[in-house]
Amino acid sequence: MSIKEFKTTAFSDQKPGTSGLRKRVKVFQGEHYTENFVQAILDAMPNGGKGSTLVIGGDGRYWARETVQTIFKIGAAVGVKKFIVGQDSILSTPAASNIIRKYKTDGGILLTASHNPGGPNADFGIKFNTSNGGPAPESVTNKIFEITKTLKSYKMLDAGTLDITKIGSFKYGPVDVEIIDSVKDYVEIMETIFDFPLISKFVSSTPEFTILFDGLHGVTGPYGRAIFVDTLKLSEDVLQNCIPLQDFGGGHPDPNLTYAHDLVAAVEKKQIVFGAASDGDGDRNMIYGAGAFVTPSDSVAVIADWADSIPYFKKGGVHGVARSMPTSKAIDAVGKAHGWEFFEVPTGWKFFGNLMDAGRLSICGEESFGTGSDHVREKDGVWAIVAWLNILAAANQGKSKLVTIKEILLDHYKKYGRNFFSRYDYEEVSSEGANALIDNLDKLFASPNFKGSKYKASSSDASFDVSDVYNFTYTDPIDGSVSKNQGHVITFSDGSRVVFRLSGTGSHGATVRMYIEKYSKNESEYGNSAADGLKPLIEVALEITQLKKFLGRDEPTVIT
Ligand code: VG1
Ligand code: CO
Repeated sequence: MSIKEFKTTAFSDQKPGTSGLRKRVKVFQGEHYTENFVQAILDAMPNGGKGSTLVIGGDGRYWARETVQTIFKIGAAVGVKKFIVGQDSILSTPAASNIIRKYKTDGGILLTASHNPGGPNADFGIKFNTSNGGPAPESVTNKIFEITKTLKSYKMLDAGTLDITKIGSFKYGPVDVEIIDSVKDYVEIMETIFDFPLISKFVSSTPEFTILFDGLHGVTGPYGRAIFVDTLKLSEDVLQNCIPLQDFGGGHPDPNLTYAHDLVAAVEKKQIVFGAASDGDGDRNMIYGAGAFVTPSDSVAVIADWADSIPYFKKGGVHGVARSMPTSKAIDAVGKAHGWEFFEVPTGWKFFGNLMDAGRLSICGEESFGTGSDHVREKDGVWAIVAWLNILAAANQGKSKLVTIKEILLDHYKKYGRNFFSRYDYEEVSSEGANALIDNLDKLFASPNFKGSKYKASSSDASFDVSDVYNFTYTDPIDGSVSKNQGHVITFSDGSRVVFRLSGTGSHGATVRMYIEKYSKNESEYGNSAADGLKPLIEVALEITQLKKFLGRDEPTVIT
């Protein structure tokens, strides 16, 4: 067994996005493409790859198993001491974060493109997480990118192919390899966080509280089974699409009302009281019961407000709450009422990590179906789903009539007001069009007359006065690092807000996201749909930006 050096050509397009490098599988299969990126990660690791212990996991999508072998070969050549690998390459993103932390490793390589479709003709992705269990900060991802632009060669030890389907301790050349159960450690940490005896008592004594969990054929199937069937002793019927498939059954494993249509259909047809889904790699969640869809921005606010019912927070307290910038301000109000420190960070989970490590952040979320806490350093779909079960179990204690998701939401709105929120995605538009839209926003923002101008909705009398405009910049309060250009924000005098940003997770073309938020304290509006509540504001936003003209699209691809 000898280490061989391979000459390579550098690539110019291996810049990690919002959450790792995501490209078409065909691109990763190109000569040297996967190898170069893996070599760059190992070279960019804060303390170097030599002598390190690394976790390898992912959502089990197509090209993951081949990539695990590539990591073994390059890692062995670099001098990695030990790999801890999820069986058959499977570890949900939050489960991998937990393993990195629990076994005090130097980081992990996650093989996932999250909610992007998988399979030979779809997407693959590679993401590096540091020793705190969180996505690498920009200082590290920038270093990875710099290395990929100039890499001249990579080294490999060819010790053949190691079977990763069997749990146990093995050797890859001189490197220790431990193949672990993908689910066990994760269930253990969940049991330390939630009140499982309470949840169990509630679900077993309340047959009218029907449950359906949809894994969208992503990684969470086995996790859902371990929690709902093995721990809570519910019947198999509560699981749907829970066998992980390398191409997610051809679906788009994103838990929203559009892509989780199987769940939506089943919930409506059977009037399921508690429906939930998670994405390809298990970090997103959707909570959807009959007649009640929980907007992710509301979800994190409700979880924070009910934190006391969750043993982890009851014992340890809540040390700060946060949201990503485009996420609705529902959680701001909860933080204020409880006297918690509050943070607004750019889109992407990596920005929460420093705050959590400093003990200043306990609960946070993103509008993109991401919710989580400082139990790990990734958003956590199954955690959010069990958090809602815990809250519902607590809310139903001593009640003779079933308290549903809808009632919890309405109570929340009565207490705090309602932040109507929606996101319009214009996927795979031309990069020229997207850039022209942003350039035009820059021009508008710079023009002296824009602030203070008034816009009227086309379908009603509603009008909006522009009160402020800015391109969001974030300064990390812990390490002082500055992230510029994080989204164009237009605020209006009634507190409404529209945000525009370009997606950093697409695998090709550009995706423009428009986020719309309107606050209401009018109780008669609380039952309205977000679409109705936001209609006038959306009309104004489209008019101001001339979005349809720039993007050549009349309608968004997805509305969430
Ligand atoms: C999107 C979401 C963002 C999320 C990111 C990763 O990023 O908007 O909130 O953190 O995906 O989620 P972007 O740059 O495309 O808007 V996941 O589940 O794909 O890891
Ligand atoms: Co994900």
